[in-house]
Amino acid sequence: MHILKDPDQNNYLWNNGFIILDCLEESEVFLLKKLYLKWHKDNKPKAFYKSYFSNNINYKEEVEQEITRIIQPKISNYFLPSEPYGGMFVVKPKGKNGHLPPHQDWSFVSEKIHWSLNMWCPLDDVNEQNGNMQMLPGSHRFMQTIRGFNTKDQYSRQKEMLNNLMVNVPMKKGEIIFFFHGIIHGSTKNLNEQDRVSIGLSLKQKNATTYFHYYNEVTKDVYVYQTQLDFYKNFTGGKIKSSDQSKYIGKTAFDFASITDNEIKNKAKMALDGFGFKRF
Ligand SMILES: O=C(O)CCC(=O)C(=O)O
Repeated sequence: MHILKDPDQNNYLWNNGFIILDCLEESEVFLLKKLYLKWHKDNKPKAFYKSYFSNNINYKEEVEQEITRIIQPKISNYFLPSEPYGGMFVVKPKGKNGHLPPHQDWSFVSEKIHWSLNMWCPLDDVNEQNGNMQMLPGSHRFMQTIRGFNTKDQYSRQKEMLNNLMVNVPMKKGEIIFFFHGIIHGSTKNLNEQDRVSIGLSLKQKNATTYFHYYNEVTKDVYVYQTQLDFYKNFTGGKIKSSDQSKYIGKTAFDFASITDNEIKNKAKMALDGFGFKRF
């Protein structure tokens, strides 16, 4: 699949599932920090927080627009035609319990035929002590899954094993990492006093249809909605309102086989053997 213009970068992303590309200017980091303080001066998150959790649509829109304005030109430099969505602050306050266990993000597109990525950029240097990202290289290719609201985590039984396989990704402030929504990733605890503030943005292949998946525990079916990109900003959990941003298109059975411990170990070993850190 061609995602990045440069073939070496494209191979690196495709093999490992993530890539660090580019860096914000000092002045851009400054502007984003200022915007964070504008909305969070007296309103600091007490637990892991994404601006999409908020019900304040004006706040979410301003943050999304500013992040997109700053990041879009960088995306256009490297990527084949794509569309951004879901710009937000992602904050990790100090906390002994703040380790974000290995997980996959929602699936937004039909991943067999289209691609979608998450972008993440810290506004201060991050390392193992204050909530750096952790990745399991190659894990976006371990197995096909559908992921959305309330859907079963295919790796729920293997969290401890995954924890031991994760690779830390320390980053300088302003560095930008892109990773597949399907890669297994997480982040370390923040043991510093200062909140760790970063930005996130998603992007998907241009013209790829987007979806939202909702697992119904009673019928054991996944309800599938075709979405417009603004849907995600307006959805804050619970029931889906029928709106012009999402159209119910049917149910799909959730019948993926679980992956065994040995399969994970073998796949992870192969991916980690071929992995080397590289910054482009
Ligand atoms: O910000 C973090 O610590 C982790 C973010 C993350 O895992 C995500 O956005 O899916």
